Amino acid sequence: MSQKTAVVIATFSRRMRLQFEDGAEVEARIKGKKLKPVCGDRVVAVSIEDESDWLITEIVQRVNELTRPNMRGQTEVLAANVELLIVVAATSPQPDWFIVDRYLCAAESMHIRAAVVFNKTDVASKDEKIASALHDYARIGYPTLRCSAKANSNIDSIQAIVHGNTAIIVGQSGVGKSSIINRLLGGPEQRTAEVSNKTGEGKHTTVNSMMLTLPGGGVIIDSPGVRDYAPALQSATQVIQGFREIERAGHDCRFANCRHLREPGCAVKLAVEDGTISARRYESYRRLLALTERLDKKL
Ligand SMILES: Nc1nc2c(ncn2[C@@H]2O[C@H](COP(=O)(O)OP(=O)(O)O)[C@@H](O)[C@H]2O)c(=O)[nH]1
Ligand SMILES: [Mg+2]
Ligand SMILES: [Zn+2]
Repeated sequence: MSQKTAVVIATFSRRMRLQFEDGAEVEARIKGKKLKPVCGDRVVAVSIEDESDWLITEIVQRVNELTRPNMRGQTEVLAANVELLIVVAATSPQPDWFIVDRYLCAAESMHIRAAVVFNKTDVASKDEKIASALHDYARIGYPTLRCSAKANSNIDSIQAIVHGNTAIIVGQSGVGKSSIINRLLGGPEQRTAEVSNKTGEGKHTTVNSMMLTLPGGGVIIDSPGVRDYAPALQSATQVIQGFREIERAGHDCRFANCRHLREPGCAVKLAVEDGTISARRYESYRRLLALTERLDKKL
């Protein structure tokens, strides 16, 4: 029996694909019901005599987790040890900027970098809100770019952002996440399909998520089996810290515990009124704060 550490690079419910430091890949199952490894986890695994499968016995302590509520309203971990969050929106499906804001909020509470990518620029759009939303993100310091996976345009800018990092790509389904990854992999369109066929062959066909190594440097996690969702936030404090421009402006509020709603001497409200803070972002903040506080009351 030998024991090694590895990274989880694909999950299919309770079965996993692992990659060792030397690049070799094996399949593994998990010891016990309590252990719940996810993509990006570093794990300890042991080989089993007369079996090709390895056994995951331990998860190395996570640096961070990206979580989401599942169908039963419980918190589920989507990926671990992520260094960069790439949020994708597109001309279609119609952008839901509240979802983008919630992802950015999650990135702030994970203390990781985030970028906003607007895909399908090959499709003409009359939506004036798009330019304004992208401008909102750019001016508060998120790298923001437009691209077209279809036309293979500006994909190199995404590669430059991912370079040397473990990134996860998120956003509404259909925005083109897998297509962007295809381009980053440098191959023809069917590249992602090949990968998911290879890892999903035989007895396990639903890939929850997978981590792909990019020829241009870095790795990226795709979650093809995950439906539309926005991350769960635990507390009002997390929401306030999740909107970096609101957090920053809040230092000048009269009250240290100002929630930037109706308090006198609120610097955030002033900044919204004079346009320094985007009214749309502020609305997202209020919506998310209300959602979280409803949750707080239930606890
Ligand atoms: N016009 C256009 N269509 C795209 C582009 N990128 C992806 N699509 C299409 O959008 C649909 C969803 O793409 P997919 O990559 O599966 O999205 P995902 O659900 O976010 O992974 C597919 O029909 C793609 O061909 C793009 O840049 N332009
Ligand atoms: Mg996909
Ligand atoms: Zn305030």
